[in-house]
Amino acid sequence: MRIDVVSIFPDYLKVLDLSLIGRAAGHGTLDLHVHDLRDHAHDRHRTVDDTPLGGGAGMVMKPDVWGEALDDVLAVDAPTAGRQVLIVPTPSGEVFTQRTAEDLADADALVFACGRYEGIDARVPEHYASRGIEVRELSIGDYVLNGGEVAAIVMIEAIARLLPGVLGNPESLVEESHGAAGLLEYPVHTRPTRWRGLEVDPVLLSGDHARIARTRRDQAIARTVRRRPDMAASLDPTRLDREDRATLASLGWAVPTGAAHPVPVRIRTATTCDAEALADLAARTFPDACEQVIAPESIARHIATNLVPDLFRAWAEDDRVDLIVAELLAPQPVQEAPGGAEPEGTPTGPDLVGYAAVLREEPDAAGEPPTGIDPRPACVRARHGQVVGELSKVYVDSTMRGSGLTPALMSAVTRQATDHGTSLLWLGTHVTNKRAQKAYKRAGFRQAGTRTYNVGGQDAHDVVMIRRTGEGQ
Ligand code: 6GU
Repeated sequence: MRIDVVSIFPDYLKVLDLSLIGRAAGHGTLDLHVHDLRDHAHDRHRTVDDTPLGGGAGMVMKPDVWGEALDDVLAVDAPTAGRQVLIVPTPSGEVFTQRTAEDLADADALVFACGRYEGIDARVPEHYASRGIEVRELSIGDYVLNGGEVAAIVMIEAIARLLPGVLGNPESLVEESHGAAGLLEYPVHTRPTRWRGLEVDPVLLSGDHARIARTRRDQAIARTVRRRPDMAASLDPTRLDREDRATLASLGWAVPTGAAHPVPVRIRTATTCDAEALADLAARTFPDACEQVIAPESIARHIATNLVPDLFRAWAEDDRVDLIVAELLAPQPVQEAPGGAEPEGTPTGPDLVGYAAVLREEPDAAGEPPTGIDPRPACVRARHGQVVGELSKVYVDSTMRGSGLTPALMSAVTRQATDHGTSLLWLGTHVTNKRAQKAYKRAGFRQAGTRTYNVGGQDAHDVVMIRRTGEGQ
């Protein structure tokens, strides 16, 4: 690649000779030429600037001087040179990104026109564009430098390292920040494994490449979410696997079914203010769990009598209940009513898309389960001495299937239940609901027995699954 730089400070560009870019120039991968703009200023003072027409602060670089300089290096009317791009570094340009670098690395020749002062007369880029030259006015970020030289050096380094043969190890390009994954790079470590009291994650020393890759990917996701929420918001869901989604959801970004990008969610402990929204959500999600086998009337009766705001209000107030909700923070805008009026009956309050609850029961002094109405199936009741919690259970709105919210809610509620002393979790889920059983298995549950459960007057057959806390994830 040939690179020409025109500047009133050609010495500025000497730093390029020091770096790997200089070595590339040595091999002939890069053919770098720096030109002094003043060679094209012909008055006694070699003047390159003048006051702005229309008034204003500062000075503007003269188009005649620039025209003569650029005519010398640009292949105007000579389309034989391959792809040549005229780059004008300016804080008012389009932002130069890794994508821009990748695009420009593809060119055969780049010409950088480095302006100083208030910039170059705007007719200069306009003129060359009208003569068929590809012109890019580019900024390296949202701040102002005194001239385009440093920006040109930045762009040249970013472009040149993408050229074949410039980097010693082309593997370095695969996983770096701003790569195709849309994630920042994970934190890196080297020996010593313990330094000033700081240990590296033992996974890195395990030799288990799949686990290392998973840990690094989770760290890349976590870093991106914390440092660059703008990048998290524009992640491409087609590049996110199940575990990526679970990690993202636990960090506050869920991918709704079919959505183009993740949306912000908050996973938090429920309060009594969530009761109405929780009852709505429960009514929406409960039928998914058993609609193939239970009569719709029974389901409706169960919802109307059990899954009511009062239940969730009682749960939110009961310290034996760990109740976690997932709240959508950027609700889709409600379809505006005709005439621009506020649509009537719009539900206010939190936009809940998932919940999980653990109902904890303490054993009595003898380690026996509490007496009275004991809803626990026999296979669970037999486990003496455990603080048993019923996971009752993880429900996610159908628009959030595969969003990562289910595992995120599961780990949030499990963590809280464990903190509150629960040592054994159990749940019942309908025998036909294989999707749920698979999800619970992934979360470390295994089948322990069956039970019969009454749904609105009709018997339902459930699989009972258990998991000791502190196991698995
Ligand atoms: Cl390309 N030039 C100048 N002068 N300032 C900048 C810039 C360029 N990019 C960000 N700030």
